[in-house]
Amino acid sequence: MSIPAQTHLAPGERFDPTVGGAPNLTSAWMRHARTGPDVPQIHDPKQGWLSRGELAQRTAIRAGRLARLGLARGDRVLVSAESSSELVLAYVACLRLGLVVVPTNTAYGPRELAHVLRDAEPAAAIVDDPARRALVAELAPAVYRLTPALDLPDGPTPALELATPDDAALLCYTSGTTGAPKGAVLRHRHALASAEALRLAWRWSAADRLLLALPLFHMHGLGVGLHGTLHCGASAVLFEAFRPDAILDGIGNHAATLFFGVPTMYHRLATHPEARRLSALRLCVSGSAPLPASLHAELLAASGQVVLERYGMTETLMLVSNPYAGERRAGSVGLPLPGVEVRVAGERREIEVRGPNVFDGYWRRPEANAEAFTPDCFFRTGDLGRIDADGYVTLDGRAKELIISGGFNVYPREVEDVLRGHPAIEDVAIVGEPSPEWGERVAAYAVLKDGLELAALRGWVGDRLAPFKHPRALYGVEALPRNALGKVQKHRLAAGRVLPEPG
Ligand code: MCA
Ligand code: AMP
Repeated sequence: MSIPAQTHLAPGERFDPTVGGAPNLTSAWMRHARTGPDVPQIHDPKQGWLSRGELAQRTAIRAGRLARLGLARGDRVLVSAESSSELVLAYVACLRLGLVVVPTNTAYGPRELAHVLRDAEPAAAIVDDPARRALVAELAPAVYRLTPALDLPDGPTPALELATPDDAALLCYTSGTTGAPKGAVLRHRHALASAEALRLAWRWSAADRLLLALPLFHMHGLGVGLHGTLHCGASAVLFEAFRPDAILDGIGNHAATLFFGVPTMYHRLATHPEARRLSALRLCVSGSAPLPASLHAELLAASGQVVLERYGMTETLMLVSNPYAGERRAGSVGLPLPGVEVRVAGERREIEVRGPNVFDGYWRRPEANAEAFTPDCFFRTGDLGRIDADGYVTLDGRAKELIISGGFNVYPREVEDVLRGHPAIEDVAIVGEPSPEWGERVAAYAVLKDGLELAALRGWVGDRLAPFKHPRALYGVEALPRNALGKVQKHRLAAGRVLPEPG
């Protein structure tokens, strides 16, 4: 079944995925600098406000510096840094020059970083932490290493807004079931279509001001929060980390209207004694992981906010959202966004999607692409769900082996591969277990040769895995339950023990 998309549009509005034929993201964003150059656009605690005009000017200068280095349209640039205005300037400068940005989690250790460097083959890396820049030098000596300030000699201003709609804007690494992350290629036209759909659906306007505490190396913070802000000519206040006090203070201090977060952030806000201050916001949006209906109700009771939940993926940007003007149904992710077709397929009831925002393949992975799409070009999300008679989509689980902890993805296979190298571990299976704070947390069920404590295991894992992938629980078991084919029956691993076979 596929659902018509009109439901999100205000009367008289029409969805144009090409945004009036804009060739690329930055040409759409720069329109606002011409119409109101003095309007504040991006704030960070160090630099204060940057206006639209300053953003346009400084990104042109920075694009000149990158061009002077010899970087040219289509070159990849790895970007890994905490949120700051400098990071935004560097990012926009890259896109203006037609470079392809590879956003990379700042928590990645040497193994994870080496994979991205090897696979994406970037020409340059913009990294804030000196130790991580040294690591890039060690892993990929030929790659130019830059700080987010792009502290280089200026060059002549190059031709800007170079990308075509079909050019890649982003190469975003996201793990497949094999545990080796694949680069999802997002073209300018995908990101433009998604930003335009959100502008219409969430009534996002130049008058809006977003409190943006999500990292800018994942699509929630970058492709939704930052792109939406620049697309609408709106403004955003950046936070390097999420602290509930800073968000609640930011509402009044900055006359903010929007907050976007993952459920873990809402869990912390809901229990804050000053949670009622959220009521001053026009809209609070939750995504990246399921928002429990109980938390939805707690937030309503504590703040009067009816949080709007939406659903998306790195590969597709935003797909489904509760309506701004209609019923925001707790436990449901809402209605397909403008232009997006959603259907439920097969016995497993997998969600499949198609639309102008949906990517068309992974970087250099023909086999993965053959599996990822149906013959009629719907993308198989790996999420399981249903569509109610009135069009609301509910997610019931996942076909893919994925744990989502605090909005970060953890692939069990990757953690298992690392833990098998521990001398005390004979066999191990990783599962997600329910956690009120993180949604799910990483739990290891291990057959041990010797005694092993969780703290010692985490110490040993060290930087072999980013800290959010570390096991948060370790259970010793005599043997892992396996089926006749030898596959571990993970559904029987729960509450710290091996459950008997059902039936
Ligand atoms: C931090 N820690 C975590 C996580 N984050 N552990 C498990 N899961 C996590 N997500 C651990 C650290 O390793 C450390 O543990 C301890 O918590 C404190 O670290 P700190 O940095 O202070 O944590 P925090 O600042 O409180 O971080 C919580 C957070 C963060 C703000 C919720 O996880 C976060 O920003 N999550 C958002 C991720 C996101 O943007 N996802 C979007 C993906 P220890 O001391 O023991 O080492 S894009 C996506 O999913 C699609 C497109 C979509 O639909 O949006
Ligand atoms: P990522 O690979 O980081 O883009 O994460 C995408 C995955 O996050 C989706 O396939 C879903 O499993 C999950 N996700 C995103 N938004 C929601 C939501 N509102 N409810 C449940 N799961 C979600």
